[in-house]
Amino acid sequence: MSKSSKSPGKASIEALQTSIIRHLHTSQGTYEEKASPEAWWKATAAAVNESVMAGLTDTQRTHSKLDTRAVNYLSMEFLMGRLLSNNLHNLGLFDVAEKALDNLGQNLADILEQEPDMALGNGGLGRLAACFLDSLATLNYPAVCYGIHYEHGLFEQSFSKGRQIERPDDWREYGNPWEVCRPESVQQIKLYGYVETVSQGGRAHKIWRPGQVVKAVPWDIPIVGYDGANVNILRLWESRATDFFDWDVFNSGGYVDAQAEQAQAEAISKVLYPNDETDAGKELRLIQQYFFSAASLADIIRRYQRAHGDDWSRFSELVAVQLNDTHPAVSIPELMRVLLDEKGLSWDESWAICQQVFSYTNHTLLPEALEKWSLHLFARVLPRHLEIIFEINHRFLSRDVEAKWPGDDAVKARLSIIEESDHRMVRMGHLSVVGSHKVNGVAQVHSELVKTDLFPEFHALWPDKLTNVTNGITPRRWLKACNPRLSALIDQKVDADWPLHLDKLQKLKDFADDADFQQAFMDIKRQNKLDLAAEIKALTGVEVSADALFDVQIKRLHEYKRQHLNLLHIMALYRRLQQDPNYDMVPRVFIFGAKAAPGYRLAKDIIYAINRVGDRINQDERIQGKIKVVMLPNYRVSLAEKMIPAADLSEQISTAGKEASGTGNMKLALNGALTIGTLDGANIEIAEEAGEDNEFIFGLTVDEVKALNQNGYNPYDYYHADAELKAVLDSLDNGYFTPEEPGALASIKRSLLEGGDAYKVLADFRSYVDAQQLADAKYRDKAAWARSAIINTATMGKFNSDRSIQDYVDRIWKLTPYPRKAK
Ligand code: 26W
Repeated sequence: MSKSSKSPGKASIEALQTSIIRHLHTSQGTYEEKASPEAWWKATAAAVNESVMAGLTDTQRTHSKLDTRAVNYLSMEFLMGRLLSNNLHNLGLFDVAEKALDNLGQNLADILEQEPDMALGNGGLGRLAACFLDSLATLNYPAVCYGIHYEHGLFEQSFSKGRQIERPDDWREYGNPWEVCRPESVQQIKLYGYVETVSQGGRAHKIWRPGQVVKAVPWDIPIVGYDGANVNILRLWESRATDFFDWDVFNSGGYVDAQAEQAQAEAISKVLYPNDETDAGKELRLIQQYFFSAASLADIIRRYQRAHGDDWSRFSELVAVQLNDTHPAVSIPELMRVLLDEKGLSWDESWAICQQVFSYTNHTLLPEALEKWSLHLFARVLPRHLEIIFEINHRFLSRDVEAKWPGDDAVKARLSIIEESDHRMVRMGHLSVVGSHKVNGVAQVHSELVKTDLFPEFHALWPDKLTNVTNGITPRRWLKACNPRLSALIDQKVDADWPLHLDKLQKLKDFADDADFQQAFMDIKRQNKLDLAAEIKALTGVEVSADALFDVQIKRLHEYKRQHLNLLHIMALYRRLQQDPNYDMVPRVFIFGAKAAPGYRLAKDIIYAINRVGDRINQDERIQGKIKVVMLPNYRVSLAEKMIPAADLSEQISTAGKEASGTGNMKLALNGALTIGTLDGANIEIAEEAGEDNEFIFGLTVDEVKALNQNGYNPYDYYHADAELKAVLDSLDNGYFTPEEPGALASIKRSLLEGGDAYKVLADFRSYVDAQQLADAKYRDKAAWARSAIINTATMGKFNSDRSIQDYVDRIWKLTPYPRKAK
């Protein structure tokens, strides 16, 4: 039995109550009658932190004493969301806190709303890292996660007349109660400069003379595992100017220059790049990557040397480093540099260590997202690393590749870490594959495509290197905490430890045809929809009915994710209603949440189009409220937690072959939404688990998309062949939805016709509309819908991130679990 499922004891309520008041008085310096909601939040967080820190101390002492093998998870992004509710749930204190605060005349739900989201990530990759943190701690695996302590996380989004406006996110403006600064573990990070070669005992020795040194200051955030498990560390690096570097300039009257240099050093961790595609060419981005990679490795090495000094023979036995995409790939030449130049190991010793230590996860096949850095830039910022990369590449091509494909220069050019073009580039994906012992994709179909399309020759060279680890999500946050009503219902039918053993939800299948259970399940969905309806009203002013079908698409805005396909379907329905106000359809609320990268023009136009079409439809009384369209501003983790429990239908409609996995699809299905989706990413595995009868699968498959590309795809064929599609597309550039600015939505139509429709929106349109029709028909049959919804919840056990982590452990990291009090 998990603690939280017992009703809380009086003693623990009183203890927490006393602690909250003590913190209100002694840390917040205020008192009950005067305290602001924010002060209550901080006092509650401080009280909870007493348990968190005790767990942290136990765990870290155990891991250090036992000198355990650990994984070091390097990621540029951690999309943590809020921590108070999560920590309460994982400590089994949620109900305790609710009662304690109630006794104090406070409402826990309101207090939770005070916490700003920790949005140090863009989307799927960052949120995956956050779910993995939860699972690593829960499963008692020794792990340290490293990232950047951005002053500003992902921008805050609002709409002005339907257009996206960005403002800086200021999550730490009024302090963050969860983090602890560790000045004793500061690192110095070198940048720029040149490399000197000196002869040492007949051997050429390289010395990097940096042009700048910055300080990396670590902030630790304790990560609490579920139900008394370990508390691991998320260590985020903040950049500061070094204490000494500017004094000469300063003293010789260079006050302004010294300040400028300080600002430059602090710029490194100032802001998260808001792109989930590419920032190639941006010097600051490369510096961010190196800054956190070098600081993390120095930290790992310091920990190792504390126990083992200069004996490097056990390093790869105790240290695993996971690269979350290629963003930390510069870690590979950095570890080489430290071992060769600073620790005096030979090339072969150093390289053997690297290949045993590193492994790399690929999260995307989109060509524009595969990182490349210009040689010029690399040479200027990291001159020694470029030399090392050349040497790695030379040895790789002349030994491994030459042995397998003797004399084949074409294959060498394709496999080379350096792309030879007019503008020579360093291919970070190639570097990551060469420097790692395992490379994984994030869903079955994606991992196959990594083998066949992205890295076929690497796969031929090293058949055991490329592998799959299907993504997962933590059921603690994405069911237990965000959907308390459904969790309570599940508790009645399934062992209370289901948040640890999500396969146990299979038992719910026994009740899928039980009318009472169906009723209870759908009543909860309706309650959640009422809550979301209130949120929608508060955020947008639009009134929606909880009796309508809630159709939800939440994810970053991207052409490949095809929010515009969803929009075309909405426009088609609207047109039918205009032609016949009695057109028979189940009333629907189309709900979107999406941020567009600030520089991605078409993505922003799609947001504008959704908002403008929505305005028009929402105000049209002739259609009797059969359609409502809302785009909720500032989509983020805490908003997702409100939307997901209320969804009936989950839109997962990417072009087949483009979405590496998707993880929102898992969260929505777990909360009883039916998927309308393509056979792409994890949708395929979700359909395998839930059964295609319980979903609406449509569209081209990966192979069909490929065939279409080979045979020549012409979007005009679909435009001319389908009158409804043509009419809908034409209404995008005839000023129908934006009479004051007739061409305002034309870019979307243009991209789909003249632009060639790279993402096959027109090819999939009809099949999508047909699938939507099936969803409409099924929703009318309440029992059939409820049955499928229950089966979706029941069959998502595979997508527990604990299973993903166990896969990494078994196949890549080879860790042993150590409970926090292990001896
Ligand atoms: C700026 C460069 C850049 C390039 C790519 C930044 C971020 C990326 C990521 C690959 C974007 C991302 O979040 N990818 C998503 O990763 C999820 C977790 O594996 C998958 O579920 C999504 O399908 C994938 O799009």
